[in-house]
Amino acid sequence: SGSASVGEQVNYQIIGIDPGAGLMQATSKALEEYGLTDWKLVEGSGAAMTAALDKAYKDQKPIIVTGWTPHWKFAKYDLKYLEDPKNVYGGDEQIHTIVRKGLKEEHPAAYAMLDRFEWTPDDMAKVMVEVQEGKKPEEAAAAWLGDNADKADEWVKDLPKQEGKTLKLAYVAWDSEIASTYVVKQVLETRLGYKVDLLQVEAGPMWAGVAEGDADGIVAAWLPTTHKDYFDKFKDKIEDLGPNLNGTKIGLVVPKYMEINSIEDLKK
Ligand code: PBE
Repeated sequence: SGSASVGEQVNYQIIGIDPGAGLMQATSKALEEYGLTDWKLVEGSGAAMTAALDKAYKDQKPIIVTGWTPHWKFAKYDLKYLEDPKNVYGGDEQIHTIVRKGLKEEHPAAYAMLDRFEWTPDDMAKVMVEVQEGKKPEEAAAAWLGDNADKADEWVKDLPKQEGKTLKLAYVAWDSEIASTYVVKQVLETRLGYKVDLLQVEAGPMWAGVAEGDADGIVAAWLPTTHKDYFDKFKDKIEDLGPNLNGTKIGLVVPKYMEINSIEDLKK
């Protein structure tokens, strides 16, 4: 590297994720607002992004990825967010639970459980790390629920069993949402007797699915900023049950061994 600029070192590429993610829209906006006209945001997936990060990190090579918290990558690697002085990525936000209209009347027990569901970034991280280390999502969710029965007790307290009724939860294969969706599925199944089908889709179809009633609910709505466009588009056709997790962050993430600290340093 020596005298090469950061742009030259990483080939003017930012490693992105699935194009429907709010993080991708925010990153396109960041490239515009910071005047990074030579740069390219590479589309892919959450899994492709972490694979690229893993490879670069092992070789101690420079890399810039679109990143978010909670995420297991911060436990596995020494990483930092680039400062965002123009505040393109917004501040702290929450992950909300959203359900279709009519769920409350048709499945009051599921509605009540989804309304009560809330946990912490630490809880979510425990499930995520186990999945990353090779457990199946259902096994990681079961292990977490085994250790946190008191939390699940609160979510289902006094709710009647619903043998044989079927629900659909939609989600995107982001590591954070795999964790939350599998935990909620298991609580609805093992504690309340529902059969829960999961629909793994892209972000746009996830929001459209719950708005159109094809899915009963999602626990993957990042608000008020990351999914603002989706929320604004569908807000009259859904019911927002409020936050299930507090304390998230999105932005550009690099290994700590890189000498840059701010998105503005990409211009140099
Ligand atoms: N994420 C994870 C999603 C929400 C959850 C930050 C990658 C997004 O950008 O839409």
